[in-house]
Amino acid sequence: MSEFGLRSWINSLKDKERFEKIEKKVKLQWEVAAISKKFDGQSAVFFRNTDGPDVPIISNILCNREWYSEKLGLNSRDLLKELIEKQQKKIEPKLETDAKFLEKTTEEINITGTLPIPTYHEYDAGPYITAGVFFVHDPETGIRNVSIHRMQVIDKNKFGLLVLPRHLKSILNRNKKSSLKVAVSIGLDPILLLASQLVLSPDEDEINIACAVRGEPISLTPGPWSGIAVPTDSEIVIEGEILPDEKHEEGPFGEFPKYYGPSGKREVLNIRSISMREDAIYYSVLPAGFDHLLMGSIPREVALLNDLRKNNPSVQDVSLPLSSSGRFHCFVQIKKINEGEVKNILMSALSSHYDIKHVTVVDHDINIHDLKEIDWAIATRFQAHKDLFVIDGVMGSKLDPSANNGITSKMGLDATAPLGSLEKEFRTIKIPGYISSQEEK
Ligand SMILES: Cc1cc2nc3c(=O)[nH]c(=O)nc-3n(C[C@H](O)[C@H](O)[C@H](O)COP(=O)(O)O)c2cc1C
Ligand SMILES: [Mn+2]
Repeated sequence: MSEFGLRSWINSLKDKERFEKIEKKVKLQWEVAAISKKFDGQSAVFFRNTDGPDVPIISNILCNREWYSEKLGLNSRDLLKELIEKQQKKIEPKLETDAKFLEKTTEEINITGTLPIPTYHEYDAGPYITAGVFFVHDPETGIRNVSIHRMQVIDKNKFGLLVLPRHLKSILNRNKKSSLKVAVSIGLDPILLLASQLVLSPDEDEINIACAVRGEPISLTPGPWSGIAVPTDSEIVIEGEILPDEKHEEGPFGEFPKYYGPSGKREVLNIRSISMREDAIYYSVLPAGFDHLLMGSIPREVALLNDLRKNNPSVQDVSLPLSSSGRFHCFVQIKKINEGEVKNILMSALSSHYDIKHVTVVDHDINIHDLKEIDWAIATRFQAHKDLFVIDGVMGSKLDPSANNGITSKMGLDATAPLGSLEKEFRTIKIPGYISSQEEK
């Protein structure tokens, strides 16, 4: 496992020549996004010089699936299973009073004068922080929560937020009488970014799981204004509060499905303090880029595989392919034990996360990471009159433009052969002695 923190991760990307340094002055409006997109999937991009405040930007630090298994010291084929095992043993973080992000703190807030915040897509409402990791404490239970929310600059000391219906939303809904303090950290180790995306129950703490995945405690340091402990190695920490009755127009914003999410009256974060390292690096996530898609899809796959295997021993593997934004389509591979179990699996997978919209179950001889093989299974093992069901009026993603403000239809497809038939009517053709070039490698 590599050393901890954004900087050591950047160093390992440099060592492996996955690091592009841009020396020329680039514009925060669109140019940072355009250059990031050009290198997406291949290398991180470091922008030394922008037309904003003198803070360099890094993007594309997690834009390739292989890099995640390398970071975690895990085998890429067994990434999900090994991650499920690693996260079993919850470990407490440790507290440190000193942190580099405390080097520079200001309470005279002028967001765009302090941080280089890019504008990404043509019709975005303005500059957005896309990699802000929110650390909050549930005032009722004291339990910590960690999640990422897009942050639109709406004033020199205010951000408009999108808070979709998960844990932070539930905390806000249960605390309508008082303001909620938050600490937003930018520039974190990949393990913490992944942990922020785990699909946990509200009483589970993302930080404990991040420590478990790392195999040792992560250091946290209280933010100077809120007292909320954030990772000691944070590059930048923004603290403030969400007031119960304050709402502001937020959006539109180009989102992970590659469409603009519509504007609406949304939560506002009032900034009280910004702390940062003297030499802080600002992490930018390109919306709908591979950092965004993979950072969400891998932890969701982990949760999905873990949940499905509890009740369905036939489940072998799951995939949320990037071609459907890593959220909407889901493939499940099984080694069928009982007839009928495919429908149970389909129902579980469809309800495991509101984003999952179409689930296809295939047999163990199909590689779920190869869309061509999925297509072949649907073409040859699927009969629409009996192997398909649709459930209407379900809560789905508010960012899917074909849904009605998040109310969607979900579909399950059984593309498996009948039990025991893979050696009979569904025996696939094979040439004795043939070795594919893939196997030869
Ligand atoms: C780059 C990125 C941006 C995200 N933006 C938002 C957002 O604007 N609003 C939101 O509710 N979720 C957003 N998410 C998803 C949440 O962070 C994610 O669902 C998280 O696991 C929710 O945490 P929770 O289960 O503790 O509520 C984003 C995820 C990523 C990776
Ligand atoms: Mn949570």
